[in-house]
Order: sequence, then C-alpha cells, then structure tokens
Amino acid sequence: MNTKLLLIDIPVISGSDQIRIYPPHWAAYLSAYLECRVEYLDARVEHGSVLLEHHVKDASWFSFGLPLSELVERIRLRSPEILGIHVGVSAELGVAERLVDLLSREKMALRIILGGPGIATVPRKYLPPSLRKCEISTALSFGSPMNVSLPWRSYSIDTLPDREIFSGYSERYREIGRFHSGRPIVEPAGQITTSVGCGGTCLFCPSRNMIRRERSGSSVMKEMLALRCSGVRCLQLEDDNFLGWAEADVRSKVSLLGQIIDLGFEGVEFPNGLTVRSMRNPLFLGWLEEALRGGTYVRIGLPFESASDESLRLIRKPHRHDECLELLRKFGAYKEGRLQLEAFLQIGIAAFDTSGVLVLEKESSIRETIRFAKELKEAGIVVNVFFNSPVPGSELFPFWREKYPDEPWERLLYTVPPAYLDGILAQELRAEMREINDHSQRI
Ligand code: B12
Ligand code: SF4
Repeated sequence: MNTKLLLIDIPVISGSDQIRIYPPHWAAYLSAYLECRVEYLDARVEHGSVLLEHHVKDASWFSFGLPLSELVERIRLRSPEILGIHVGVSAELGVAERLVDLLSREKMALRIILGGPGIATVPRKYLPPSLRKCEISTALSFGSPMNVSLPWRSYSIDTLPDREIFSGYSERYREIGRFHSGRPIVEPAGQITTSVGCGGTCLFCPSRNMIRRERSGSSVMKEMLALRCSGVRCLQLEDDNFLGWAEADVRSKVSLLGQIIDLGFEGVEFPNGLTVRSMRNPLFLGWLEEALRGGTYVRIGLPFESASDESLRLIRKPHRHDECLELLRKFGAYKEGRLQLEAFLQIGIAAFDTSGVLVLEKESSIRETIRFAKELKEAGIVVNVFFNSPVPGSELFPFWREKYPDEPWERLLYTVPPAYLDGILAQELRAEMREINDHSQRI
C-alpha cells in the first residue's frame, strides 16, 4: 500500500540530567506488521539536551531532543498522511499534548494516532482534552490488537521486528543512551522480549493485568540468531516476568538461557523481568552458576521493593524480606566479578487494603527500607530507591489523579508522594535517596 506513515518518538522529559534512551522496539514491531510506507523519526536522539521551558514547577526537569517547534517542522517536511506518535511512559503525556496542540495550530492535513504503554494504560477520561480527540491505539506490547484501523498484515506475537528501524541509530543510542540504569554489561547489547504479561498480583504494576503470553521457541531463536549475526554480544531480556510463575515455565526458560550461551552471547541481562520467587528456583541458580563459571557476564535486577513485610503484604508482593536475604546469600556464593546486581526499592508505599481503606506506609517501614538500601550499596550492589508512584494501569492511579487533578504528568508519575510525605520528612528522604542512588556507581 502506498499510504505514507511517519512514526515518531517524542523528546524525553526527565527528572535526572542523565538521559535514558531505549531503542525503538515499538516502531520496529509496528513497521514489521504494516503494509505501507513507514518512516521513523527519533526526536530524542538529536540536539542533546536543553533545560526544559515547561509548565513543570520544579526547575530541575530536563528535556532531551529536538525542541517541539523544530519537530513540527521536520514532520511538515516529510509530509506524511498519517503520524504515529509513541508515548512510552505516561510521564511523556504532557509533551505529547503540547505536540498535538502545535500540530493542530499548523492545520496540516494529517491523521494523528497515538499509541504505546504510556497512553494505552490511561483511562480516556483522564487524558488531556486534545489527546482525547485523537485516535488512540490501546495495544500493549507486541502481538495485541491495535484497535485502530491501519493497513496491518498481522499483529502476531511471533512477528520479528524490523531491525532496520534502529540499526542506523545504534551508534547514536550507544553514545548517549543509558538503556536501563547504565551501560550494558557487554557491548553491543540487543533487546529481546520472549513473553509478554505477568499475571502477578503486585498492586503498583500495570503488567499484573496482562495475561502472560509466550512467543514460540522458533521465533525467539530466529530473533536471537539475527541479533548474533548483527554483532550483538549481550542480550537484555525485556520480558515483564521472564521466568514466569509455574515450574514448567521456569524449566523452558532455563533451557532458553542455555541456548543463549550456546549461541555465543557473552552477556545476559535481566533488567526488570525476574521475580524473587523464580530466582530462588534451583534450576535458575544452577544455570547462573554454570554461566558465570563459563565466563558469561550476567546482570540481574532485583525487584525487592521493600525491606518491610508489612509493606510487601500491602502491595501484594508474593515474596518476603527473608527470601530476599536468602537470595543475596546465594548470589554472594556465585559472585566472581562477572555477576552484577542492581536492586529496586520503593518507599512511601500507599495501597488500598482488602477492605478498600487507603493505607500509607509507616515511617518506621520507610526507615527499614532506607537502611536496607544502604547495606546493599555497601555490599557493591547498584541501588535504586524511589517513591511509590501512581502509575496508570495500577490500582491507585485514579485515586491520585483525582486528588491532584492539575499535577503535570511528569510530577504525578515520579514525585507525588502520599500527602504525609510532604514537608521535612519528604525533604530528608529525598536527600537520602539522592545519596543512595548515586549515579557515579553506574557503569
Ligand atoms: C523497555 C521498558 C523501559 C525502557 C524504555 C522505556 C521507553 N521509554 O520506551 C526503560 C528501561 C528506559 C524504562 C524505564 C521506565 N519505565 Co518502562 N518499560 C519497558 C517495558 C519492559 C517494555 C517496553 C517495550 O519496549 N515493549 C515492547 C514493544 C514492542 O511494545 P510497546 O512499546 O508496547 O509497543 C507496541 C504497542 O504498544 C503498540 N504501539 C506503541 N506505540 C505505538 C504508536 C502507534 C501510533 C500505534 C498505532 C501503536 C503503538 O505497537 C507496538 C508494537 O506492537 C515495559 C513493559 C511492557 N510490557 O510494555 C515497561 C513500562 C512501559 N515501563 C513503565 C515504567 C513505569 C517505567 C519507569 C517510569 C520506571 C521508573 N520508575 O523509573 C521508567 C521511565 C523512564 C522513561 N522516562 O522512559 C511502565 C509504564 C506505565 C505507564 N503507564 O507509564 C511499563 C508498562 C512497566 C510496568 N508494568 O510498570 N522502561
Ligand atoms: S511487578 Fe513484576 S511480578 Fe509483579 S505484577 Fe508486575 S511484572 Fe508481575
């Protein structure tokens, strides 16, 4: 088909002056499904960073990429019939809104479609009015129906991404991008997702509502081979929950890990997709020991979330603090310099209890988690502590959105702590977090 579709990634807004840019997996999948002329424009990787002149009150917010006026100009030059805008996380909704407003003032004959987890997870009634008027794809991750009419070929979970979309940019991503918390453990790294969804119970997480779906082994193998042939030496496994919950899932994923090593990948990273329970499985620990002994570099993200069992229970995390400690002891035994650990912890946890009453984490629990974070850091683990935030798709989102209706998306997503955290305690905690999350630890 001859329809001309332009897909764009919009400038990044961040509370940190260190940019995190993720290669456009979304566009690579979308382009593989489509039967029309697709162009891709990445507004994040050009122009470096400029301090944001933006409606966010806190002056420390940064914007990376093309100024919106220039982006509009580049869109005009390409004269697409359809413009597909990606909203990766909901913090980007403010920028998406401003872009759509600018485009509508330009009066271009343009069909605008927005998509991506940052908008698909937000109930329509909470979207800014100008975005509500646009077409929105409600798909999450690959292989789900888009719910917008475009010339699709298929949206099968086994579709292989069109790697041309980001191959031309890979040098640039490597130069300025911290895909996850730092540079990959071995470079170059490539990202792959082997399953989608989790089926877990964690209240703060939008993926708990996504039914777990597995790609076929042959399509995963094809993609891994394509990555290997393109010179990728390290795989970053991006699944929501790579090992899954059932023993049979763990078994099949451990066998996949064996294939990764057999294919000659020198590094494997689990940035976000493991659970404490599945990591304690002897099959996984056995694979890890062998991989490290054989010279593979492994980086694991530890979703510990809290040092307080009361808080873990509140957010319906299936693990307990003791299990985290036991896991750390096991990892300690394997540690030979090739294993890198990174922990994720939340403070200021808020959740509805089983009778629907809003419960806020006690200061004593917060202190326990901060203490734990410091111990982890001293043990050489990269630590990320952040405020529990009302991510769209999670249970608390409607509550916080209605409580703070005027809060810009960036702030709502990252910094609005429960009311009791305003004031001196909040300032003190922010200072502690800044010290613990010290970026100089990052590679
Ligand atoms: C990789 C990843 C990252 C990367 C990159 C994120 C990015 N900006 O692209 C990194 C590590 C940087 C990251 C960071 C964070 N992330 Co993240 N991340 C993911 C993850 C694991 C995979 C995303 C992905 O690439 N999927 C694969 C592609 C193929 O799928 P896709 O993007 O959904 O695209 C498909 C469809 O959505 C659709 N589509 C997408 N765009 C468009 C556009 C159009 C026009 C159309 C028609 C269709 C369409 O088609 C695509 C192909 O099928 C998701 C979990 C998930 N399962 O989605 C979380 C997720 C997106 N992240 C999330 C969060 C909360 C964060 C953080 C805020 C975490 C934190 N506390 O710091 C930060 C934000 C940093 C930032 N400013 O971007 C949430 C988002 C919730 C929300 N509503 O905002 C998710 C859903 C995880 C979760 N369960 O909580 N993340
Ligand atoms: S936090 Fe992890 S384990 Fe919990 S529901 Fe989300 S993806 Fe699943």
